[in-house]
Amino acid sequence: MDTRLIRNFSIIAHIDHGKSTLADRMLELTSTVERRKMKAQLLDSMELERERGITIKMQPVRMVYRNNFQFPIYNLQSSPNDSMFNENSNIENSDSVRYVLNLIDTPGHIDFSYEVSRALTAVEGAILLVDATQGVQAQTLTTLHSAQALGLVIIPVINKIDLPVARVDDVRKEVIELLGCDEDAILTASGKTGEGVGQILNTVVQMVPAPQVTSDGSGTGALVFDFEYEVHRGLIVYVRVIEGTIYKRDKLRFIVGKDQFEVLDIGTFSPVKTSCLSLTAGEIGYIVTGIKKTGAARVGDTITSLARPIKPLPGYAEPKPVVWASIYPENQDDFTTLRQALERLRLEDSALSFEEEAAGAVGRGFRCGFLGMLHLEIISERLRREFTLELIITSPTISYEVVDIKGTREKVYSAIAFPEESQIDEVYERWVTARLITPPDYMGALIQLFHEHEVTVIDTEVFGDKRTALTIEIPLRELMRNFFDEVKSATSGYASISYELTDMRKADVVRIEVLIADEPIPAFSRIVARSRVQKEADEMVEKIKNVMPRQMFDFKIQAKAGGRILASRHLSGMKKDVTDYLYGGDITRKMKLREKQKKGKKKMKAMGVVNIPHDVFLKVMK
Ligand SMILES: Nc1nc2c(ncn2[C@@H]2O[C@H](COP(=O)(O)OP(=O)(O)O)[C@@H](O)[C@H]2O)c(=O)[nH]1
Ligand SMILES: [Mg+2]
Repeated sequence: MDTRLIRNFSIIAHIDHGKSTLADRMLELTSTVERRKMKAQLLDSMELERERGITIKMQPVRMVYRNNFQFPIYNLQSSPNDSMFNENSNIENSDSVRYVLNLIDTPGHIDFSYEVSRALTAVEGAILLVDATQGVQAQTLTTLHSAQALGLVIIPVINKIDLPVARVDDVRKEVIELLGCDEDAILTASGKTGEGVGQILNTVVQMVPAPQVTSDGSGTGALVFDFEYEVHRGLIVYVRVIEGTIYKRDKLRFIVGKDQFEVLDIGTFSPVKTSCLSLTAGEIGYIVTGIKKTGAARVGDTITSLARPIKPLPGYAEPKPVVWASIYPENQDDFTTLRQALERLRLEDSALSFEEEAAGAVGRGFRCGFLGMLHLEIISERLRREFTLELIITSPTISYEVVDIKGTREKVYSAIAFPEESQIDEVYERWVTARLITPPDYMGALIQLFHEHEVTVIDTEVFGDKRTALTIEIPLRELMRNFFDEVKSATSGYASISYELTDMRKADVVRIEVLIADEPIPAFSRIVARSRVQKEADEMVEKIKNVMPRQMFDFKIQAKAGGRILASRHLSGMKKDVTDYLYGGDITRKMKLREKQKKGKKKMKAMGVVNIPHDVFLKVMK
């Protein structure tokens, strides 16, 4: 494959701005997918992706595009590929050139920005897609910044111009403000009708640089940007070849992972895996390794040939989990299945982390780290569906750093492990810097919300003609307390948010512990702001009382924090007349029976055998 004819690019945008739909039109235009096999958002192949209409995993696809070199709009002057064509008259003079376009479709939701950042390291250019009805949104900025940091060529495209409510001119102004580009450099398109899509591909061919092959060609190696696992063929890595050519049967190894393997199969995505003879520097494809054990591959690792080694590539930063939750099987017999299921999912999702944990009444389970609430939701949904597991999931918490009175600093990931108040000297928590874009009319409602969530406004900018961009600081704890949803409803859905984790700061938080019949129930523990502790305690006790079935005896549901009971509700025992079956007769017999019943209840109460059905856990955790 002639490297000069390769273009690697990605589509980035805020969620729902039309990335996957635009990819569909590209697949059609390049005849990559037959018409009869075409369906909407074809690259979203996971069942959950299709059902929810969102992209969760990045998806590479290779397209062959015949370029006719007619650029009606574009200003040729600034094309980075000009010089290359001048050097080679063969390419320049042919009427129609076959280009290979490797596209990586990416997810738009903030929880999956790790997928996006990895996709971007495998390409030279990015189409920045902006919905003509929505304009630039918070996640547009975040993904743009990562693309710019990697030095990618950005091609701005205003999408959905078929819609009657499209505000193309306004949005064009926003994009110019954002990129400082010429008006002419902004393309317009509709992923629905296909208008402008050919122009986008022409521009990709012209503007996105062909992959640079920097070395002297003495080595062979590739960057692992993703991987998956097949039962029969084992580990399959998704690679961008950096140097040399990889052939079937080559002997390769992972530099960090250390494992060696022979290339069992090699190929490209069309978008289904299609074998080919080799992959050359600059190409994107897959390699079947045959490795069956787990943990051999990690994203960002370098694969290199044994005979012609290359130096390790820079790789990726480890993803940082944002929220933690414990997952327990409803039935303890499913514990092993749950472990296997999590291991299986981690093979496809390098951002998932988990560790075994035991929590009294609910038994053994796993404390899992997630990139956000949607990530948590997707993983638990996949566990339920793909492995038919019934689960109990504790309410998600962030991690804290606790310095105890002896001066030991420790990371605490679950409310269960949070030390007693008397043992704590200081607690630190993660803060985030968030960007929020909103029409200015909603500022009043937002300020109120900011107050409730401990938000500090750092910066306010007027954005485009009609909107305001705010930079705020907020504790991660407060962000996770439904902040997104509240912002959405306060602004009738018009505001968008993106965020990044920043520093650790001192926190004033306490643990609420729930006691049922004087017995602490660890799974109900939570860490909350001290200022909210009474409110949370009341709500928690009320909620449990409403779903808790009565027992044979009286007992209390209490919430305790800092050694004090803050809320308490009484649930009276069921009164069953044990003497019912006695017809008339001797009063002393009745009294004897009642006495016996009293003793039994006392004994049950003494043993603390309150039966907490699993659906109580489910309802309370929700
Ligand atoms: N009218 C119109 N709707 C579009 C267009 N592109 C995408 N959509 C719709 O917008 C929604 C989100 O599209 P999708 O491609 O999944 O967005 P993604 O999240 O960026 O991948 C879907 O309902 C699409 O049908 C377009 O150009 N015009
Ligand atoms: Mg998508």
